Amino acid sequence: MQHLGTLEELPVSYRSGLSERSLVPLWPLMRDALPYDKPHRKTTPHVWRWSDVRPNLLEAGHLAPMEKAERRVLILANPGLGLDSIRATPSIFIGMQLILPGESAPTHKHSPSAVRMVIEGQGGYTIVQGERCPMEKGDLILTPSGLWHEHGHDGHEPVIWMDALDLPAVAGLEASYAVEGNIQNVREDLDSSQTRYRRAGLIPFESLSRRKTDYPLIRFPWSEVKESLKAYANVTPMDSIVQLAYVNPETGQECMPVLGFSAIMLRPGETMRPRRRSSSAVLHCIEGQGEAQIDGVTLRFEDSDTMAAPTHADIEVSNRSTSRPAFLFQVDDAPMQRKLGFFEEFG
Ligand code: GTQ
Repeated sequence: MQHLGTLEELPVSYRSGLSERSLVPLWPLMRDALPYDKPHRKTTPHVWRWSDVRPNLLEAGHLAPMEKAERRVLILANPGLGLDSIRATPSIFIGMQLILPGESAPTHKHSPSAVRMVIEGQGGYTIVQGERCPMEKGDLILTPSGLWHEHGHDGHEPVIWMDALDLPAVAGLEASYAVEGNIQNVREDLDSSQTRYRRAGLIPFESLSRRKTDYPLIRFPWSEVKESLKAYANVTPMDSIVQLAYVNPETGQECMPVLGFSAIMLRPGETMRPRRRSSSAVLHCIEGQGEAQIDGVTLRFEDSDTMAAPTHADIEVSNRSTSRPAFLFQVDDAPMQRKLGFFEEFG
């Protein structure tokens, strides 16, 4: 391995002359910028337990009225990246959002894209560009970049969901901003998962001859995803991973541009060993319990716990129950890495 010169080897006067002109020599920084074989990763394998998150979020319900919060969210901040950096992984923002009966979160749109994964409570809804999406546990609802969205609650108990945003990626490009909007006119129709895109493999005929819409399907009901996972599990050998990707039904491609979303079923006693990937990921347990090994760190998880995995991590996840399946929701930044041309799978 080549031995590179250090900053200290350079004359002080030369260094200060460079600094004054906003110039920096690369060679002392070369290995930091381009480490050999694997990137330097500050992100640590981590689990946020629902038993810690939930009471603190409910307390925020008392401490932060909606008028003062706009969005009542506790952010899952990866300790390796630092609490100030408000990132679960380098590209993924995760927030846990609480809305109480009768409350609403005002209309806005922003350059980052968001999704919601519903954790608990009945009666919540999100309106996306006039489309009213009911929120049932496990439902995935997209609020892509630039689309108006607001949240509301017609039920009787607290409603909590997980937000996943590509905010760190967009903010890293100094391109993150929001616009306030008015209350939306809501269309009477049911959301598209119950009408135009009711079943995988069937799309409105006329969509074959028009330009593909970016976001034809906004809501993916958990009842359908869970049934699909179980049916897929019936024909999948025990050593293969039962994993379904959430895609755009018109293009078959990932449903959002930066972050990718998928659902995993681990059968009782099953262990999954995905190939090592260049992408980072967040794994949220929709239901079940188990143990993950992420870069050698053991993380136990149960219902509604959420884990972070760094880029290039070795990952193993086991369902420790002998009777109950475990269902995981995965967020990763593979779509962005693919578009940027450096996504890799190893081994
Ligand atoms: O619900 O629109 O967790 O704008 C962070 C920013 C949620 C939202 C977050 C947001 C939202």
